[in-house]
Amino acid sequence: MIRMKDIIREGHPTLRKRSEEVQFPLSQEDRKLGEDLLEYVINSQDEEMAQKYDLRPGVGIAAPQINVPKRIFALHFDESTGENLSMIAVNPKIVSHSVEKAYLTSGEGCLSVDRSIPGYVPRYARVTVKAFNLEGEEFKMRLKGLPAIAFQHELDHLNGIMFFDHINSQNPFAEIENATPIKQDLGE
Ligand code: SB7
Ligand code: NI
Repeated sequence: MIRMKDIIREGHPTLRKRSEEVQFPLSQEDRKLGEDLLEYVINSQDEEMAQKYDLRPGVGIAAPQINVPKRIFALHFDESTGENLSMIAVNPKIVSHSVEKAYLTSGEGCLSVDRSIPGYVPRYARVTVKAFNLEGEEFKMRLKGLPAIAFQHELDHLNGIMFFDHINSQNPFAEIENATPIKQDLGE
């Protein structure tokens, strides 16, 4: 089970590396990795489990955040976010995206960042994504709103990019052209 002590923080070089493509069929180890990542996000959003194991809530987590530089992440949204989506994404990619941007008005946070960094993080409002599941089957989906934003946050981790890299350093709350503000606090 993944705990906070397993999550590497800002300054660790793995967070700045491009993670490696995963080979199919998945090894037992890689399969376990995917399952552990999904288990973390599910548990972290369960108040009792989060308290018991001292887990910081998150809608997503990427393998490099536990110092495994492989292209795998998990996302989980339950009814509390108004979404219902759970996935383990292996070798994920964005195949197309909207011109329109979106950003969370409360900004973003990260399990690997122990401070709050204010500012708008511009993301694509809508993305069409492809990834493989643990069985090695490719899937394709269209995402918007929070899931679209979270997918981009996790994909960035696989490319060594942190959310604050996208914040306008001159003016963190500068208006973002052609963007929809999303008023939802992911608590992270
Ligand atoms: C705000 C938070 C997240 C995604 C998008 C907006 C996820 C936070 C947890 N993670 O650090 C996952 O990498
Ligand atoms: Ni993160």
